[in-house]
Amino acid sequence: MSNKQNKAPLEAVEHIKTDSNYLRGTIAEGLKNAVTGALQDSDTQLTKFHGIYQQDDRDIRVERRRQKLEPLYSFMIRARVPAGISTPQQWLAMDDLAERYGGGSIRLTTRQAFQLHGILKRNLKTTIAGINQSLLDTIAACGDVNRNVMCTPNPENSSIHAAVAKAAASVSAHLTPATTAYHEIWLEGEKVVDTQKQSSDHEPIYGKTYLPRKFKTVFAIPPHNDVDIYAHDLGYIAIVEDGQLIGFNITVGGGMGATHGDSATFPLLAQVIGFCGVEQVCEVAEAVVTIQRDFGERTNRKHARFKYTIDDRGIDWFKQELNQRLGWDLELEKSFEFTSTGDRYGWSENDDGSFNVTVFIENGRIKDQPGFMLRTALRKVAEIHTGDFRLTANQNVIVSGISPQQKSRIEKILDEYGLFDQNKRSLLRINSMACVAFPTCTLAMAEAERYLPSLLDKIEVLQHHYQISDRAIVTRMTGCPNGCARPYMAELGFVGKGPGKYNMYLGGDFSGKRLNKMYRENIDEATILQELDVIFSDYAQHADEQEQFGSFVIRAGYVQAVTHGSQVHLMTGENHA
Ligand code: SRM
Ligand code: SF4
Repeated sequence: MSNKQNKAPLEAVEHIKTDSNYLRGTIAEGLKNAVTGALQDSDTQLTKFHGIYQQDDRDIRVERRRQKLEPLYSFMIRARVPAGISTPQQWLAMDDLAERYGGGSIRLTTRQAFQLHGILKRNLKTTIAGINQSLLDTIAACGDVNRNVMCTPNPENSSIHAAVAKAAASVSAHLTPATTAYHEIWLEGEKVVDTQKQSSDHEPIYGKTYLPRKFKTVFAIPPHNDVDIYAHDLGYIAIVEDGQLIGFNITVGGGMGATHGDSATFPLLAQVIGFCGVEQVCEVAEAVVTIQRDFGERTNRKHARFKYTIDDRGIDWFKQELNQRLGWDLELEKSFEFTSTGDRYGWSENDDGSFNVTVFIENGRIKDQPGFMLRTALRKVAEIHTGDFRLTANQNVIVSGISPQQKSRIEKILDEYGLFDQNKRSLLRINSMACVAFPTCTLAMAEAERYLPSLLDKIEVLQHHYQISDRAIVTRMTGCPNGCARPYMAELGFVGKGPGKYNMYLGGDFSGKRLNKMYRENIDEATILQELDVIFSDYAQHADEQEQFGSFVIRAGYVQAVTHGSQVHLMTGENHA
């Protein structure tokens, strides 16, 4: 329902945005307050737009309370990396900041960005300045705006990839908030706004209230759906004819987030609505975003994502509104095919003669541990590399554009530090990912990143027992139903319900075209393994040779294929009326 017709009160965040003077609030003042490690509540909503989340260490929350101490507050900083492309200098800058302020750890995210955790308030400005000095930034990495724009990372077809990444970067720049608050607060920029008059800043696309909710944009290059295009608000599918990029099919209305027990919330797949030329990508993005700005729900954040705007009003309404705003009609969609969602590990050669190597990073966590000095290894590569790093949407990294002269040097480092051994881990594991969850995520209900590796150890044993270790199964785990590792697209998904308890989902598609469905609710590890024992036994005996796990569980009747996201959280038998 449009906000003009909806008489319900606006969400509190809407007032915070309106009154914030284009995202300033009292952040600058709060940073100076040394009495607490936290910021004011309203400012913590605004810092998200600057790429900063206030968190506390949940492992010691109870103990701190017992000691009558405030929670151990710190901040997560997310740096945008458009199209996931980082220079070696930017890599080194993140490495250095992680070492100095972020507990020695870098997190590669499911949206091709960098995250640092555990930054104390007093170190926030220095860290943000360091990120900006490396020519990355954090504005709009979070908040009710367009986030980091993703793009298929593998540059095998270099010229096409470069053209698509350029389009992604242009949309990213076009949709970046215009407020000068970011420079003013974090980079000691010139104070261009009179805070009393709240007048001279501007936001030509978003306006004072920004979007009703976060907004996510992605570019994919078929046949690789390694960015999970159908899980995003706005997508561009590259169409190549005669070796030339001729334009993009547009997708709209995807999203993952849901709330346990609230049937009005569910994941939805994006739909393809037409085709536009390469030069039209920004115009389309702006028109789509302004439709969500004007029609998205602002009285209920749980219903505020773009996916609901489209689901409520229908795709035909949306197409008409879009064409009207554009002043021209999208062309009919062109044909394309996706075949996989995963990354292609190991070496590949580009059409310009340079090389790439993709390395599996378990759950995107880069840190040094005894016996596995992963952060050091990648730093050593960055110190000599003359190409790029590409962060993948599966939380892995591609060292790309390696010159033939450098290949053996980089190979030697990766080999010496055991990074190639990571790629030799089970097919199950290298097709898995987990969100951050505990101890930093304020919304986590169960472990994810810290637990999935040990669960996979046990599932690997089962796979081995049934001799199906050669079958890749896309497996994803999140610590709550928000879906940060896109678990509803997985062939085998686990979503945290409470400590040690997960809902188990089956039936996603290997190429990311189908949502999965809840198979068991609130189960512990022993039950997960019992359930998988039965299903793996059946799969081993009855699956066709090429049949993917996600397709088999539907054919064998473990779950029904869902036709609309509202069915995902219903148990088998409860839906499809
Ligand atoms: Fe996410 C919130 C981490 C990708 C859906 N997500 C959060 C927060 C910020 C928790 C919070 O609001 O306090 C998490 C911070 C944890 C931490 O300590 O780092 C968090 N999300 C992540 C990351 C780091 C997961 C990861 O392991 O990589 C990913 C960062 C991506 C980035 O670089 O921008 C991340 N989040 C996603 C994705 C996947 C995607 O976009 O492809 C989704 C599902 C797609 C979608 O948006 O529909 C996702 N995150 C959410 C939601 C649910 C939104 C909704 O529609 O309901 C929340 C909660 C919210 O917004 O209220 C959330
Ligand atoms: Fe946190 Fe939930 Fe996202 Fe995991 S899925 S990072 S637990 S919000």
